[in-house]
Amino acid sequence: MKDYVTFVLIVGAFVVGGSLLLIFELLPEDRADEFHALSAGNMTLQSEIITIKEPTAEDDTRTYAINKVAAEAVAIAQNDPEVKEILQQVRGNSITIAGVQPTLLIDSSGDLIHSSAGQVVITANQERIEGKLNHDAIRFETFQGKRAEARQQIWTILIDIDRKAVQTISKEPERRMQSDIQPNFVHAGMNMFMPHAIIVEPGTTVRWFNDSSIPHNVVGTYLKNKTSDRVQVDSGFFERDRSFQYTFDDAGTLEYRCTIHSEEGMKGLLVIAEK
Ligand SMILES: [Cu+2]
Repeated sequence: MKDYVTFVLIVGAFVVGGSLLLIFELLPEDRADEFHALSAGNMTLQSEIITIKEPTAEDDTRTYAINKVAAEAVAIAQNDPEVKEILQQVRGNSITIAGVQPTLLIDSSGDLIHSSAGQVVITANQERIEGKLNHDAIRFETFQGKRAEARQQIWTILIDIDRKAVQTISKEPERRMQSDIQPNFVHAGMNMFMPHAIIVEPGTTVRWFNDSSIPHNVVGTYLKNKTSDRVQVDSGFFERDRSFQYTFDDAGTLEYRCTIHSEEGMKGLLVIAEK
């Protein structure tokens, strides 16, 4: 029975994926010029994103969904006692709750079993410096050489929207990254930036280094304080052992993320300020 459900879910995902490509005219033949295997689907989904909750100082939780059906799945998940317990457990972490992929349940003859199912991914990220939980933006002068660690826990929740119930909850093995803090250097690991928030002086070149086996990118808007200029920063994808660097001449901020790992809260903050 389990295998069968997995099978129909996979088939369903293809059906939805294929329909999305058709609806948004993103089929490779339509978009041959600009088609990019890693980003085309991603860009489509982002255009519809519904933000349910933005992080605050008291509760660093970002909740979003890729469409209305996914938003309903998120609401159902948040009402589930087991999900509530998970959220309780990871309180104080940087949490991302993402309604990512509505799927259809169909049987082998193509008949619909359920018209709507949803998938919600909960990711809890935490950063520790010398063993202590860190939420703040750090200056490299103060923290150079100190031991940083990032941890990531991920739960995937499947939801039956018709029955308004959670079907399964599965947890991935915890991910950990460890490294000594080096000046103006950010690790892009799987799937986190570490240190996640930094402060540098104007004129600093910051380097993001990919030390994981999958590609990442750095995408965000560099907002300059004085001129209110908004400069788009987009590294493109960089592979393992590659890096991206950028020089920040003016005081301001850059809030950025990795676009293919947004649902796992792969994001960072850079503040450019005089001492
Ligand atoms: Cu990434």
